[in-house]
Amino acid sequence: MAQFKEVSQKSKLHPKPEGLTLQYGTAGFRTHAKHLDHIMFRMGLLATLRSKKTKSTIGVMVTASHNPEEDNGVKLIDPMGEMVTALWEGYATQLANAEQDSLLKELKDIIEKEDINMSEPASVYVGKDTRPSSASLSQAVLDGVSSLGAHLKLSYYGLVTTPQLHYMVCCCNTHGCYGSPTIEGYYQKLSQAFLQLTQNALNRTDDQKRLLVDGANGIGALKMREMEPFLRSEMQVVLSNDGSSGKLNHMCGADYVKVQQNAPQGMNMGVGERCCSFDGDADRIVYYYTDSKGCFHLLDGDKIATLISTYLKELLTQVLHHMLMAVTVCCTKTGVKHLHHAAQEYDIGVYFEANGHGTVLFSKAAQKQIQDLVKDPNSNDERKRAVKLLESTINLINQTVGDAISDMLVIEAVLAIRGMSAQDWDAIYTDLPNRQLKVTVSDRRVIDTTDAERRAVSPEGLQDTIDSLVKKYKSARSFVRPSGTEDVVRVYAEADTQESADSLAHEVSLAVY
Ligand code: 16G
Ligand code: ZN
Repeated sequence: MAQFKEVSQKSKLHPKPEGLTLQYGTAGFRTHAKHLDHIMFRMGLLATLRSKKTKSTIGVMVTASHNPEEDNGVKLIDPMGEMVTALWEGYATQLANAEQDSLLKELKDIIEKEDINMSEPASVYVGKDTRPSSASLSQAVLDGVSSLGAHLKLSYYGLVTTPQLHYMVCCCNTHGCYGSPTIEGYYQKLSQAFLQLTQNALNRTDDQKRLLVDGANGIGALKMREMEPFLRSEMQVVLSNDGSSGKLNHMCGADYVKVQQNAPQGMNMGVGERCCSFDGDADRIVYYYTDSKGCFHLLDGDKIATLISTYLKELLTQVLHHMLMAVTVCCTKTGVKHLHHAAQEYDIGVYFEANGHGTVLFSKAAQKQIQDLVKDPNSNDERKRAVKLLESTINLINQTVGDAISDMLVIEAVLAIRGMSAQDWDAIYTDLPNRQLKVTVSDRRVIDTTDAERRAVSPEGLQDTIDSLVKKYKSARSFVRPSGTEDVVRVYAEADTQESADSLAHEVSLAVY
């Protein structure tokens, strides 16, 4: 068939280095950019197949998030803005690793297994971050898409944050119900909701509207600049690491701040001033401030989850009065998709990883109920106000995936409405001193875990050793798990003092080694 002829011709322009194998991991393919050209072309092919199969728009995002500038990566986005299914992750790996002369065979194998009608039109949105390699790598994706004859007229191609692409894909497939499928539509939806929320915060001073934002020298900085005019001075953003001089993710960004427990380079923090950092593709955010003694305080994903869930609980209490509301805590394995799926089980699911990736999900039923209540003529003023706040909060949240810009606006709005400073927020609870270490072992896969990665089932005896070490310290816990992104084992320990946490982490590392 003609379409396969074009695939086989174009694939020669994106040859696979012989013997190179890569896995579609936790966050797609990710490695040094120089190994990725053939992967990009093939993900263009796969996205096109996925689009034909689902009869929907599929997203392809070219980014390596918080990794160094020299790296790059790619992941596919499914119709509702979620990650692709495990089965299709398998196809991605299969296609990526096919040697040059068996590419067509593997492609046809997927078409057959999935019973894909190749005469269906296809629509693919391709997004890229600001890495130097993203320009040519995303062109390789487009080459893959066009060689399978997708109808490009519906498609999008350009610089976006990862969550903006998730948003646009979802909008496109829900025919505008979620919002308009453009970057402008994204800014409009979020800013309108933000302005509505902040109307409920009276007498805010310019100081309270001020936020220091570290853009990680990446796409988030660029998009923050674009969004600013939409916020009509209700936020005074002071942007640093805006990409004008520094290197992406170098000494800055959410991952750097979280791991180093320190401020990024190039940020002038006044005492008590609210600051936040995005990561390289703006799907993570962490907040922080320094106190009058010069001590650095991190407000990570756990603190963000607490702030947002206590705010929602307060509103729901005002709305539901007498009805029963249960707040439960659920732990999952590491990785956004595990958290996302768990959160989908609830009416309202607030999920955050400590690293700052997270969002809030509202079930269809919960959203419908809130919309109905907005129209309820029997509500008193307090209830009306609470329902309106809930409605705007839903509009401000990017439910497709964790989104630094959306999360930032939610946090700013919540702090404004509640009249809280960064210190007040920090005081909601106190973290136990903790330490994270990584240990290099010959084969990290010998460690197998259960109970949301909190207990080791192999190698034999490891968990017993950890248990007995933990018993030596007060208020202590410790977990080990193989990393999903690096060839290391991660060790976490907490205890009543920093000294104890450090010492426990060290002892557990020795037991792993
Ligand atoms: C990836 C995951 C993130 C997870 C991290 C853990 C996505 C989009 N991202 O970055 O959720 O926290 O891996 O990495 O799924 P680790 O296993 O190396 O600690
Ligand atoms: Zn990221």
